[in-house]
Amino acid sequence: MRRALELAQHGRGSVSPNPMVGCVIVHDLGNVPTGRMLGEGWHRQYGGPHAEVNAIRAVSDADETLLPESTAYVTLEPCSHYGKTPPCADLLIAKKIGRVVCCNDDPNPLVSGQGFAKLRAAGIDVITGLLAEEGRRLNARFFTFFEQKRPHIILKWAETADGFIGGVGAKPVAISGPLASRLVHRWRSEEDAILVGTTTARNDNPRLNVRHWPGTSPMRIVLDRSLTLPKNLHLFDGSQPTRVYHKPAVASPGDGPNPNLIYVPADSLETLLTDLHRQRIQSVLVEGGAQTLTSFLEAGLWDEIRLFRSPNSLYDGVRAPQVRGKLADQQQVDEDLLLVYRQ
Ligand code: AOF
Ligand code: ZN
Repeated sequence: MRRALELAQHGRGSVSPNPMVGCVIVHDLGNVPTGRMLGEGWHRQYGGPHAEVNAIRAVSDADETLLPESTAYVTLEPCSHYGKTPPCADLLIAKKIGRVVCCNDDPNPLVSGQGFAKLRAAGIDVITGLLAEEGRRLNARFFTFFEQKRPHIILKWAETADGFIGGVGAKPVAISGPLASRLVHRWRSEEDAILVGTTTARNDNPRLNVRHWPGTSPMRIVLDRSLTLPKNLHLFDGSQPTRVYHKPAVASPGDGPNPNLIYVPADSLETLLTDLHRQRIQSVLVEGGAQTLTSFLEAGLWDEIRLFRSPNSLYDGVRAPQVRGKLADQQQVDEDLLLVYRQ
């Protein structure tokens, strides 16, 4: 299963919004199991064959007779639906696989339990929950999206050694170093959307795109409750799909000349997240500022915090949000210390 988890990761960046899935078929049942790996595969491309299909295809004709004495180790419950491809459960049944072992049940309501039910009904031994934690971590966005009906939320900020996220007044100050900034661009390329609040949009005039890393720029989200942000900000240049959330009481400007700029009324973070869920956005990187980050933290609407602590002090300015959660990881990034917290 560890091998299957490893293989699944080769799909990173090319299977979204589908989950990363890996599959390894091993001859390990019957009277004389050899423990030999007969075939392996992973879901390579969105819309392409699933992991199980690729693993079965890799099994030689001679080895096909061994499938009833073999286990398919799959990181996710085999699908039971006709989507872009036919059901993997049907394929495993047709190939008379002996046993199926998985990390997790598929939270997608199109599958969710029905894949296992199909396999069991065909008399196939099914075990689930092996390396369940690792399986969930691998597809954290996919699981949050289906289980909590909102995108996976990552809060990111940089603070000084004395706990400030910004200086006095509206002028932006650099807190973390250039390597941290490259890393942030990589993170941007890995998520479906990036969000900032009104004050950050106004004071920093961010582009919220991916420049210091190869990869595509995600959707931009800006909170402009009263629709008072100047229209000449980079965020409104229409170069990327951008959703602007405003109070329902404020009249929306409606469809402008740029189809990439979409105005959406929302009265709370919950409404905003429901809208993003409807748009099939599986993950959001929240990049500030302090007020916006704090509102996500206080509502408990977050899954991960990535915090850079720089060695410098500011002595005065905007206080960084109060961290909650468990420290899951820490790593030095040049001069800055990256701290990762999870709920
Ligand atoms: C599997 N093996 O490798 C993957 C699965 O549109 P489709 O046909 O590609 O189906 C996508 C859904 O299938 C996805 O949301 C998830 O529930 C499941 N993904 N299932 O048996 C795989 N990638
Ligand atoms: Zn499938």
